[in-house]
Amino acid sequence: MAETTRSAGTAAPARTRRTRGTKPSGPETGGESAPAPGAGIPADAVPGGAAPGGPDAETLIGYYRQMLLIRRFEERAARAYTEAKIGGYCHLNLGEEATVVGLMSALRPTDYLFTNYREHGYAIAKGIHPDRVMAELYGRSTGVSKGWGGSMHMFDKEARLLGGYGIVGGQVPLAAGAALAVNYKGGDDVVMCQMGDGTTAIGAFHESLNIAGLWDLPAVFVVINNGLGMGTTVENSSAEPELHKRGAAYRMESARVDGTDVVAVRDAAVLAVEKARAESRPYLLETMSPRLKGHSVVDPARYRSKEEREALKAADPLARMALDLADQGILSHDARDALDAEVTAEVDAAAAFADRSPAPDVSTLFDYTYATPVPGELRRMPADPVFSS
Ligand SMILES: Cc1ncc(C[n+]2csc(CCOP(=O)(O)OP(=O)(O)O)c2C)c(N)n1
Ligand SMILES: [Mg+2]
Repeated sequence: MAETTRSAGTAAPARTRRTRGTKPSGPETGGESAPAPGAGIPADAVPGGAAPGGPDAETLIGYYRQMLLIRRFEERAARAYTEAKIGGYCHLNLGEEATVVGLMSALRPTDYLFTNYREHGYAIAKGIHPDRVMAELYGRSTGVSKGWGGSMHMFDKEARLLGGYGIVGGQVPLAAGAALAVNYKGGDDVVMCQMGDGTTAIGAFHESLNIAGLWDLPAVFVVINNGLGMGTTVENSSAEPELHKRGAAYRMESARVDGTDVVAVRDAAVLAVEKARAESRPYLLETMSPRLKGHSVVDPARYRSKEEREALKAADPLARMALDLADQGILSHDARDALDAEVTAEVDAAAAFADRSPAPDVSTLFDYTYATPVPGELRRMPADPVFSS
């Protein structure tokens, strides 16, 4: 189990919560009804709101199964891409599985999640059925975003996955806004915002963390440090490569954790989430999570040396957990193979579901752009002239 490292001197004084749990005094906000706990979450999803401490064997096997599902799903997505069943950009969570599952296990079903474009695994672990995630990759109407979002733009109100963003850093101010909305409406939900290491050099990252620190927002900002923004290393792009230390500038508690250890990630995330939930204080968590393959499915990652590629094999979180579980007598080789066959069948079923699902009707192209009608909205079909005379 990995140690978390607290950045020295970053602890903010505990503040009294101003708005949480109280009725807003402003105009009536309408209020989206919260899904029932567990709604939309498959029976085998990781449990939400787990407390720190040694998880039992069943919980560990549950985590492993989720990680394996994400691994097989992503491998299948890569294959489907080469078969031209998936178009556009496609970024995978290969190597990030322990991070994804550890983070999601710390959330309640009613907590909100924002991610960057590397989100398939998060969508699954947040409780969206793999069929719907695969169908979105295939651009089918049964997909998470009805086929209009694709790999980078999944959005599901029931699961409280508020995207899926292709613009680096685009999700960070929106997450701060969602956390402000949570406080304004009252309640104790938390907003988690996932992003990559490269995102911490974007202006919106700093603006959002500043506001979150200033206004006591219940947001957990999670930086997935995979060492690279496309092909550029953290050392070559960040004056302070220990990214969690950036929390100090905003009086925000922060920590770094081994992203290949699902339990360590879960424990670190539980602490961060509880800080946000109980005290309405934001938190910055950095996970050290390898990216096993290229930036996207079309990147052969030739900028990596042979030594680096060898070292990556040892960092594989799934292989590591399989060994640990075998050593502890929790999951035998045979049981692991059976689990693998089960999960592979689930992924095959997801691909078959996507394959037989229809493409969205072109007439629905503009239907999901805005939540409310926008006067003068330009509705132009591809190849239509921009201005009509
Ligand atoms: C504002 C903006 N600038 C540049 C890009 C092109 N781009 C796509 S991904 C990426 C790297 C981001 O790296 P990181 O935040 O570490 O995320 P990772 O891909 O490693 O998960 C860049 C520069 C973009 N999508 N948006
Ligand atoms: Mg990165």
